[in-house]
Amino acid sequence: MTTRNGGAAVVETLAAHGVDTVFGIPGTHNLELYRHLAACGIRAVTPRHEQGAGYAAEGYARVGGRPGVVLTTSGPGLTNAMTAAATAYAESQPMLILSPGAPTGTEGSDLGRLHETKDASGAMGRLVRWSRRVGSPEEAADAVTEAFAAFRGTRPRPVHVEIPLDVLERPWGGSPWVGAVTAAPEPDAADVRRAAALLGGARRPLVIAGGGAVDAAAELRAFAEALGAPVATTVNGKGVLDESHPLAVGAAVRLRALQKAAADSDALLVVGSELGDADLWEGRITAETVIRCDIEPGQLHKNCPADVALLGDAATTLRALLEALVGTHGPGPARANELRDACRTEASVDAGSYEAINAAVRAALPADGVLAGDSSQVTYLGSVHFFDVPAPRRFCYTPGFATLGYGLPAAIGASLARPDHPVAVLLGDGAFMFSVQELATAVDLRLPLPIVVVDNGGYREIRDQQVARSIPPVGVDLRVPGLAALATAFGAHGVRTTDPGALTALVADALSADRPTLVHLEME
Ligand SMILES: Cc1ncc(C[n+]2csc(CCOP(=O)(O)OP(=O)(O)O)c2C)c(N)n1
Ligand SMILES: [Mg+2]
Repeated sequence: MTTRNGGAAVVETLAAHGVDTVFGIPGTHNLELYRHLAACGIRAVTPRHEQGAGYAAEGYARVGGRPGVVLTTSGPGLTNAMTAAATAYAESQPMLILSPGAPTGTEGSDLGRLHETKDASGAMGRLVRWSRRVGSPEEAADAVTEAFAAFRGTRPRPVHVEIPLDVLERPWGGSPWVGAVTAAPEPDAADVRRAAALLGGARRPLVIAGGGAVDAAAELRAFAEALGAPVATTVNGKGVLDESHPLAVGAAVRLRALQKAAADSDALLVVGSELGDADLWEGRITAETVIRCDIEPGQLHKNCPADVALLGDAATTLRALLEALVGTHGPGPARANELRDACRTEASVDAGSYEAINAAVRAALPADGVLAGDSSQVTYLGSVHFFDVPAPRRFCYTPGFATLGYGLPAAIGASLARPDHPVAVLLGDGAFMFSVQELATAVDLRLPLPIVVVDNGGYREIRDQQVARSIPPVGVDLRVPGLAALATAFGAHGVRTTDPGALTALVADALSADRPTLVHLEME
């Protein structure tokens, strides 16, 4: 007979918040969490490394819009998940990491216990929004509820809850509760009127949308159309405006052509972006008049001071701006077209053959498909600019933390979050080798996942940087194993090609297979 205990307090509370999937690896110390999953209707997905569990949870959150939940054991299980937690922090994704902890009274005692960690919650607390070691089953359930409340009403970021072993085992007779959602701030009405007047009066307005705008796509589109303004996005905002829309410029903020257009604009609206250097590639965003909207006060003047700062949720603020807008003078699609061409021309120079590779994969993937990339040239020089998406939450990549090994596990999470959207992976050989073991997870789940690995013989980006600094290449020319054979050994399909033009047919076949397909694209 199963008794309800601290583990049940946590798992029943997860279920009460609609969680039906968790990513993690079972261990000696988290058994009392795993015990309750099936009874609560929660599926346990087992990636082959906790880092992969974290990236899968990130992809699940990014594409599905629901928080990703990671279940680790104590000690190495948790420390293995730290890079993914830090990734979710940098990329503003909602993630709940749950781990067991040393029994009450033994924390920090250096007794030589299994998986003993000097200060697990303290370490996590340095990386995520908050990390809490709880003292009772009730407190554990409260912490989970608090995490979910914050995911919705504030900038989404990861949190960690540590449940001591004795608390997991302690009897619990409570019932899960969902609690209230933290209410998002409402923008100040006078500031909204001022912003609307500045934007409406502008002759050369421009809009930049970031990851904070992904749930405001309809509002952004309506506002941009009323304003007649071109819309560019950051990478995390990619697709907020359908990239084939006449006003869409694409995920172009790193390009000098876009940065110049901002500098030439007379009113710039930035929605939900910190305009971080990782997005701007040492460039800058400036404009005569800057209006910024963000849910977090600390973001409103970051990297580019605002003349009008609107503290609020993106959708609510854009609706209010649209209502207050009168007599616009925006240049409309003609200017957007011109800008898009300038951006594509600039991006083409660095992209080289990555442009054609992306076009070939794009041609095989249905419009509503999701692409997962990695910190590889084919992604940030290629897919960001040459893989158009019609909506937000269709592109997995971590431009801020730039985490190698993310793409494959993120695609697994994305596939589980939205089984109705076909998913493909397109990444470099270096990136793939960081998470090669997650091929086993994709095979377990029988995902019809095309995984296109662009093999340029190792860490090409770092090699290029060494050459640019006259450093003789060191540690960057790497032997890549025969990936097609390796895929077959994992139980996936594997094919090798040297022809980017062959990718369309290969990816199309892979999408209708009964298992993942690895396509090893060997470049000259
Ligand atoms: C975890 C991690 N370690 C190291 C780096 C530094 N780094 C950035 S790009 C890169 C090379 C990646 O190789 P690959 O995926 O094959 O892409 P390529 O540059 O060859 O196109 C490295 C090592 C990183 N971003 N992340
Ligand atoms: Mg490479």
